[in-house]
Formats: sequence, structure tokens, C-alpha cells
Amino acid sequence: TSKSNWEDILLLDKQLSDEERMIRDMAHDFCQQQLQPGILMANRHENFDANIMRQFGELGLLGATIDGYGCPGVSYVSYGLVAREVERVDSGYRSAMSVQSSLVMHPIYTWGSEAQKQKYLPKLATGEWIGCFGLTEPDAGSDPAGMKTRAKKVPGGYQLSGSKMWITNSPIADVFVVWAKSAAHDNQICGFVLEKGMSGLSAPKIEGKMSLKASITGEIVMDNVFVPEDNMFPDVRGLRGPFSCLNMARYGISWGAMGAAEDCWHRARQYGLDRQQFNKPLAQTQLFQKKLADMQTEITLGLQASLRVGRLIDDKDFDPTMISLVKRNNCGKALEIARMSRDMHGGNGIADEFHVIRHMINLETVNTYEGTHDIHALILGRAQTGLQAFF
Ligand code: TGC
Ligand code: FAD
Repeated sequence: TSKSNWEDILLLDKQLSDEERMIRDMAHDFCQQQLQPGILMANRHENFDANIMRQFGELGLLGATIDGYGCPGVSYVSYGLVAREVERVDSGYRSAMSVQSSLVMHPIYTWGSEAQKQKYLPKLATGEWIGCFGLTEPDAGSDPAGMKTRAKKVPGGYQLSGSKMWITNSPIADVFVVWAKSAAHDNQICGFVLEKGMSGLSAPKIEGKMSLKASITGEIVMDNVFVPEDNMFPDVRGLRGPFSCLNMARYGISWGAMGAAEDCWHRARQYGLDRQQFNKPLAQTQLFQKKLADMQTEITLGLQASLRVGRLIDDKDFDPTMISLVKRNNCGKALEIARMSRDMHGGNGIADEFHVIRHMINLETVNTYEGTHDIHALILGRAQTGLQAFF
């Protein structure tokens, strides 16, 4: 037997600062002690407990990279390490955390007025308020520029009409970051902050989801919702607004997906050691060991790549294409690993008590949202050829 540290063969741990290790360990303990025990039933019964957001808030895990407004201002590497720990339990919990952090707090912090920051960020940081992000529409997913939601200028503000689809957290949200085209701004995309209770605003839950069941997903329906001028992001126009948020969320997902993959890998290894067939452990077969080696390889390389991108983001030296590369690679590889682990568990692999089929089904969503696997290929292809192949 080798003395190698099989779980961390390239010693990622040594590449982290003391603070990063501390945050990771704190997140790991919280997730394993508080979230892991309840995930089976939460997933089986589609029950998202909003208290989880408050618990994230207490630990400083919401909007963690923001400095001020009740947020601790940690590094993007730390943010990624937290996403990995949360998604080791369930992609749905990581979704709830990353939407609040990267898609709601980040745009308010980056594009909001001082008054908007003061009003929303502290309560989002504690989890007292839950936020959601409305970009996708029934007829505009990969191509958000095709959105139909409109903001019409009226005295004192705007009237928003349209509908958003597949919105994480929308049925329980207090704060809605919504993107709409505004005729008063040459039909450019503008960002608005809507609040629960505004007249004409509703957020019905989407039923029948077979994936990400521990996360609540809904629509946002806007029927002439009056939004005061003060609730518009003052300066940002065009897709740059929503995409700047997506960069950070996609980066976090690249770590998160590896967390889910690690859980599948470790469970497959343990299962192979425990289960005997043909009078020997499954782990003592060549095929089993090859699969474990493949999992270890892809996870190790994927984590190194995310760490590299995180360091570049922290150095303010990143380009969105590097995020496409890790989001695409790590989600695709995590999905393959989860399917492999499911197979290695045999019949037990289809039972939720063994956890891997839940990860596998969740990762189908993770591979699709925030830009599908193929859309990220087209982003990378465009960057290297100079030719856009979207349309
Ligand atoms: P394109 O011409 O590429 O760009 C239009 C404008 O946007 C700017 N931009 C970016 N800015 C910052 N970061 C990025 N990554 C950016 N990408 C583009 C760009 O510079 C340009 O600015 P300007 O000022 O010159 O106008 O636009 P396109 O229409 O050709 O884009 C095509 C494509 C496919 C790249 C893009 O639309 C895309 O990425 N589609 C995927 C859609 C997507 O990711 N949706 C995500 C919805 S949110 C979600 O899924 C949340 S789930 C979260 C959870 O639960 O965890
Ligand atoms: P489509 O764009 O219709 O794509 C369908 C297929 O066609 C894909 O395989 C795609 O790769 C392919 N395709 C599309 N265009 C091309 C092309 N030009 N060339 C080749 N192939 C192409 N959105 C939000 O705004 N906020 C959220 O909080 C949010 N949460 C989500 C939660 C869940 C559970 C899910 C499932 C989705 C969520 N989304 C959210 C939406 C998500 O971002 C979209 O589903 C995703 O961007 C894909 O869009 P679409 O579903 O319309 O698929």
C-alpha cells in the first residue's frame, strides 16, 4: 500500500491559507453536522427549510466575499471552498447559497445605489431576507437577449410586465433581482429590485421537478408591477449586468460540482471495500479500481483548475472564458462520476439512502443551468476562433 494521501493526492490543502482552511473546516463541519442528516427527507419530500438560509447567515456564508454591509469579505477561493462543502451534501443547498450570494447580493453590491446596498445587503447577509434572480424566461434560456419582459416608464418609476421561468428560491423570496428591457433606455436590459408584496407580483412554485428537489424553484409573474425609480440599478445597461453575476456563480459551481463528485467517489470506494462478490471485495477488482482512479484523477485536476481560477479572480486578473472552462469541465465530469458511482453501487445505487443517485440527478441540472455544457463550449470556441456559432 502507498503512503500517498489518496483523498488529496496533489496536496491542495497545502495551497490554502490558514484562513481559507479555517473557513473550509467550519463549512465542512456545519454541512456534515447540520445539513447532511436531513437531506434524505428534504429531497424525498421536496422540503426546503428556509432556516437553512439563516444558519448560512449566522456563519457568514451569504455574500461572504463582500466587504462590509454585514459581510466578512473573504477570498473567492474561500467562497469556492464553501460551495464545495455545501454541494458535498446537496447541489440544491449550494444553489440556494450561491443564488443569494452571487446572483442577488453581488449585483446589489456591484450595481446598486448606496441606499439599495444599505437597505438590502445586511438582511440578505443574515438570511432574514431571501433573494432570487430572474433572467431566464419560458422562451429565453440560453439566449437571454431574447427576453420579453418589459419595463415601461411611468411617473415615479417603471411598470414591469412579463414572466421569468426556472427561478431558484422565487416562491419564498423577499427580494427579486429582475432583468427587463426598458424602452426608455433604447430597449437595453436594465436591472430592478422587486419586493414581495408588490402589486401584480407573484411567484408560483414549479411542481414535478425530478432534480434538485431539495431546492425550491418557481416562476416570477409580473403583471404591470410598479417599481419605484429608486429600485432600478442606476448605471448598468445590457447583458453585462446579469453576466457579471453569472461569472461569480459559475465559478462557485465549478467547485460545488467537484464537492458532489467527491461524495460520489468516496461512497463508491467505501462501498467497494465493504461489499463482497465472488468471495472478494468489489474494490479488489481491476474494473472497480480503474473507475476509482478515473474519479480521483478528474476530481483532483478539476479542483486544481478551480483553485487557479479563484486565485486569478482574487488577483483581479480573470477573463470569463476561464470560468466557462472550469464550469463546463467540472459539471460534465461530476455528472460522469456520479453516474459511474451509481453503477458501482449496483441495485443499491438507485436507492436514495445511498445518496449517489440524488447527486447524479441533481448534477443534470447543474450541468444545464448557468449556461449549458454546450453553451460554454460555444463561448470557448468563439474565443479561440473569433467566430460566433450561436446563431
Ligand atoms: P454577447 O455578445 O456575448 O455579450 C453581450 C454583452 O454582455 C457582455 N458579456 C459579459 N460580461 C461579463 N461577463 C461575461 N461572462 C459576459 N459575457 C458577455 C459582453 O461583453 C457584451 O457587453 P456589451 O457591453 O459589449 O454589450 O452576448 P450573446 O447574446 O452573444 O451571448 C451569448 C451567450 C450564449 C454567451 C450568453 O447569452 C450565455 O452565456 N447564455 C447562457 C445563459 C445563462 O447562463 N443563463 C443563466 C441564468 S441564471 C441561472 O441559471 C441561475 S441557476 C443558479 C443556481 O440555482 O445555483
Ligand atoms: P435551451 O436554451 O432551450 O437549451 C436546450 C438545449 O439546446 C440545450 O442542450 C442547449 O445546450 C442547446 N442549445 C441552445 N442554444 C444552442 C446553440 N446556439 N447551439 C447549440 N445548442 C444549443 N435561471 C435564472 O435566471 N435564475 C435562476 O435562479 C435559475 N435557476 C434554475 C434552477 C433550475 C432547477 C433549473 C433547471 C434552471 C434554472 N435556471 C435559472 C434556468 C437555466 O439557466 C436555464 O435552464 C439554462 O440557461 C438553459 O436554458 P433553457 O432551459 O431555456 O434551455
